[in-house]
Amino acid sequence: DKPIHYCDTTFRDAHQSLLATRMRTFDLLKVAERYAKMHPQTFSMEVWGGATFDVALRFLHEDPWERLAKIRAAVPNILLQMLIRGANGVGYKAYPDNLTERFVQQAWETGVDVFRIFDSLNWMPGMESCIGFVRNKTQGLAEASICYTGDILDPKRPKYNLDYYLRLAKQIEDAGAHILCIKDMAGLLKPYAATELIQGLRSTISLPIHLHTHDTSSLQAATYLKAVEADVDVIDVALGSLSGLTSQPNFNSIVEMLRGTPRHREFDQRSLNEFSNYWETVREYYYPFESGLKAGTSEVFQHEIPGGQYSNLRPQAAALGLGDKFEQVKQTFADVNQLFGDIVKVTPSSKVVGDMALFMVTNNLTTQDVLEKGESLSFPESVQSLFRGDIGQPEGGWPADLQKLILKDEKPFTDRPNEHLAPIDFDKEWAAFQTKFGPQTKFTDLLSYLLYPKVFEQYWAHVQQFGDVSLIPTRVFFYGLKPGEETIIDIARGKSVIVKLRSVGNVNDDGNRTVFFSFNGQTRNLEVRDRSVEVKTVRNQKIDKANPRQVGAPLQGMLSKVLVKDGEAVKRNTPLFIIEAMKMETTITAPDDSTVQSLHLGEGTLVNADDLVLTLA
Ligand code: PYR
Repeated sequence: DKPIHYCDTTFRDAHQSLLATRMRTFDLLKVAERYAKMHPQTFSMEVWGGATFDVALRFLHEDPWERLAKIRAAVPNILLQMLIRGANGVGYKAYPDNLTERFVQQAWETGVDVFRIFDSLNWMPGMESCIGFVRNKTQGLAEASICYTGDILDPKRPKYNLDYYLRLAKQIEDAGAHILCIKDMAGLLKPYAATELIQGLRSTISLPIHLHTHDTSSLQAATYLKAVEADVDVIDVALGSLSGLTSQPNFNSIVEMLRGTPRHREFDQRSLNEFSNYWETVREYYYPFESGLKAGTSEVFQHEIPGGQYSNLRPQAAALGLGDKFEQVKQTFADVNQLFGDIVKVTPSSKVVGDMALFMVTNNLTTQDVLEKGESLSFPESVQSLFRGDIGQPEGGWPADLQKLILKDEKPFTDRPNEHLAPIDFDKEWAAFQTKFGPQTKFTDLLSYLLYPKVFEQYWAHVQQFGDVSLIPTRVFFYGLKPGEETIIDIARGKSVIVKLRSVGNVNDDGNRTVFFSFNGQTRNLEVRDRSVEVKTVRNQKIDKANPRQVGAPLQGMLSKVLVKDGEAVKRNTPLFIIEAMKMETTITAPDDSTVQSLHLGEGTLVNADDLVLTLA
């Protein structure tokens, strides 16, 4: 009957799941120190990892390492927690082991105390090495996860039954984890299943148990009640106004749920509500990233889309021109899961299921069509990679027939994908990196670059041009200033600048405008590219569907690579070109032995579905 512990996810999973991970360091730092002073009894704050690393660099042009260091400085007294995707680090693919090892070590040195480790297929070999890195290279805690899918109380889903989870938990304990996490990434763990699972775990392992869920169905407060009754140690919650729906259950309300019981832990409700009010105000700036979900939905028990993916999948579908087909995308997500043999779906495996669903909806394919026409389909790159074994092995293996259709003549592997990757030579990489990006770069920049080379390059170019934009207030960062408006930017402790927009000139031939502003009272001007005039409408020639010699783009995106030349002879399944859309690459292969007669579009062209890319002879 010990008081329950709380892990506050507001700084990571809450906004990853509600606002497409867009929360800026600026808004986190405004309250971090005060929260830590007011609520030191919080077990941990989840502040880093998962998608935040990629999104900080890619969309916010921020250094994720700086974010972590600043939060650490503001929060010296509460455990800081991160989410790491085992062998996939904070990325979507396997990385060399020594890169993940250095990453873990650096994360610890910069401020992480608790490493929540999971594998997206619940494959032990994907987690074991990472548990070892935390144990050997840090003095932090290795919290390893069983990712919960299906329903242990539903006899129609026997694959993921209680025995399955207990077996996995035992393996996690044996691998040396300090804490066990039940990672219910889609919010599928129902109240009575929580009782069974936690009681079962209590009699199987002796690790502390930390329960994570998402409130997509709106049932999860009941799950927490049952979990607390079954003696769970820690639960994940998010501050009121960033809780609920695809985020975690409401911190403020869960505290009240247990008040007056032996498991209550005291938190000042008035203070929690003040923090909730703060986040409610901040959330207004992020409305373009809201998922659109307005109420809890039991649909999640059918589609099983993780909370962290839900708010990303809608814009991803919209970007592919499927904005009005989101219902179909969700249904197809469930169909793809069955097609793939009922797998655990969490980043990156969930992204592959999402990619496949988007591919099928774009091309009007049912699972039956996939099985019948699979020979001639160009599956998305991520789907090929999954079936090749690049991110590990699912319980019970891959469906063999489908694997053959997807991989064609390629042989999959069944051992750790990391074994196939050469270790990083850090001395060599560091020297090359400094030559390329300059001596002012830090070792953490090299780690970012090794994890996300293209994203880092773009981030770095942005920093060279604009400096540290993480210091700009969020309203100004997203929406800019109106002429006559001014803003204060704190560039260092006790050092601020006042920027006032005076006027904006006309667009010149390069698509630039001259912007006149004052900087601490002094008039300045800058040439700035107006991205709104850059957008060109795409109108390429369409394929003639009756002519099998014409090869087109299977979906909307960018023609990122052309892999063949005019006149080149190709064999059946030779890769012809790659279409990149959002974070998904699709390789289009030759339908038969033939010759490239003409290329119609060049690399970098924006394409719509069925735009003619090349003709074969
Ligand atoms: C992530 O890997 O980002 C999750 O939230 C599961």
